[in-house]
Amino acid sequence: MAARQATISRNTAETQIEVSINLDCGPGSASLQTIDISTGIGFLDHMYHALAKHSGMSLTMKCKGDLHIDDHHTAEDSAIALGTAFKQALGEVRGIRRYGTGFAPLDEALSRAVIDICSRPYCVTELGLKREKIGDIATEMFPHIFYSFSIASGVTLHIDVLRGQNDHHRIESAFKALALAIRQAIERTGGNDVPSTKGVL
Ligand SMILES: [Mn+2]
Repeated sequence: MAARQATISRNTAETQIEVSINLDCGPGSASLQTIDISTGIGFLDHMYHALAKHSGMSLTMKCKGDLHIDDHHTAEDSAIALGTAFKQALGEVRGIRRYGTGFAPLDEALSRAVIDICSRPYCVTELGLKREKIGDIATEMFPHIFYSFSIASGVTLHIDVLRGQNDHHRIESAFKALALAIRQAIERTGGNDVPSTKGVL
């Protein structure tokens, strides 16, 4: 089995990002899972770390962004870079389950994520966040992060926070639900078929 991994650089006047990803580092795999994330936004690091951990990926992300302006470019561009690396690591969509669903609780919060790895980017989120910010990131960035990831990776994504009082818990459960959905969708079937009636994705 070829390793599903990628390393990419994405450099603009606003952000300089390097991402390395290996999709096959879950429990029981031959590769040790390593996660090292530094975006300059602590809570965002925490979320990407949870995403990588529970999806069974190794993920290294270094982002130097224009945080003297605000959190926007760093949040958006890191999600684009992650989506680009994910798509590249996955390669042609064949021999995987394609669809994935994840439910993740975090104390009182519960989220559901559904993914279709289909080369038809679309993103719908209902996160219901009330706070203006969590740490150094505006909560309005989270729908944008999921949108940016879906566009860059070419996946359809539906993420709903079903309940929860604490916004830290709500958003963290959303990332964990996405991780579980990704893990299921990228699971190898053992075959080599394209999982589509169209014969191509
Ligand atoms: Mn937390």
